[in-house]
Amino acid sequence: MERNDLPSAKDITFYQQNGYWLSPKLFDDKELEVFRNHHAAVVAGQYETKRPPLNREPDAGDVSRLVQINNAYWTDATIARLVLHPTIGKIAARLAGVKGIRLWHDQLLYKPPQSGKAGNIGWHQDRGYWLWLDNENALTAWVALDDVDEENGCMEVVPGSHRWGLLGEDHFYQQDIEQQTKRIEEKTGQPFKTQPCVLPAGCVSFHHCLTVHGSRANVSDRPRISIAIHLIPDGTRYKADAVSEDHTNNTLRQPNDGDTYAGPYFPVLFREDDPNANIWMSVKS
Ligand SMILES: O=C(O)CCC(=O)C(=O)O
Repeated sequence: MERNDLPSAKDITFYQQNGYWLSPKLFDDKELEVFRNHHAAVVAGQYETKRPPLNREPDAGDVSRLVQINNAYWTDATIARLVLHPTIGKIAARLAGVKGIRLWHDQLLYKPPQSGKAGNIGWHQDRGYWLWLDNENALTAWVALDDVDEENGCMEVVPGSHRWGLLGEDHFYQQDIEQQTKRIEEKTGQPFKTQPCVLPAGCVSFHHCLTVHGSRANVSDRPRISIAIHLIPDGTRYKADAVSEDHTNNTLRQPNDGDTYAGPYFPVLFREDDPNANIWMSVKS
């Protein structure tokens, strides 16, 4: 379904200055319930397509700590409809100031209730993992499938940190985020002030690939249910000489320096000059 909740010129300026933007509600409660049911099935290891994800941690069914499943959209047609949604692509294109958007990979996330430190996601910049991309315009759409707030460990961003350059602090699984905070303050000489991305269900936060972000424990009795959709501008190329942190994206390199990221691993969400470029919306759940 096409929607008109696109960022205004003011919203785009906000994204350019702060490195993030929070959308209005893009998905209604009925759709969200369907998405949550499919999210739960994937977490439980029930893959309706019979195709496993790119990787996952921990094993299927273990929800005792943060669950992270990469390319969950391979496993489930409904999750694919969400991940490849053209409205998300269109918003991302507007914010990034590009004409087309492709999927880099998705990351389905489940943070258990009362997670303790095991629910922390260390401060990091996505770009640190993605140095093979030949531009710094990649961004992430983070979809709240249920209400997300400080109690259940919402994502926090550091406004303006996309202008700090690469910090070399890429520790998704770092649980001691207080220690990290001190280190980053020393490195940047600036106070480390985060903005919690409090999102009602169905809203989406977008962040630039250099924006520092992470999240704290879930201290509530509700799980935090979401999916992060990592996106690249159409036409992004592979830079072979880059050395990135070890990450799932290591497996998504291209064979030769200068190759464009394209083809079925990097499907189009939106292309300004070709409304039919997104073939995934025909996928039925
Ligand atoms: O879910 C979080 O708290 C952080 C997610 C994240 O690192 C991302 O979407 O890039």
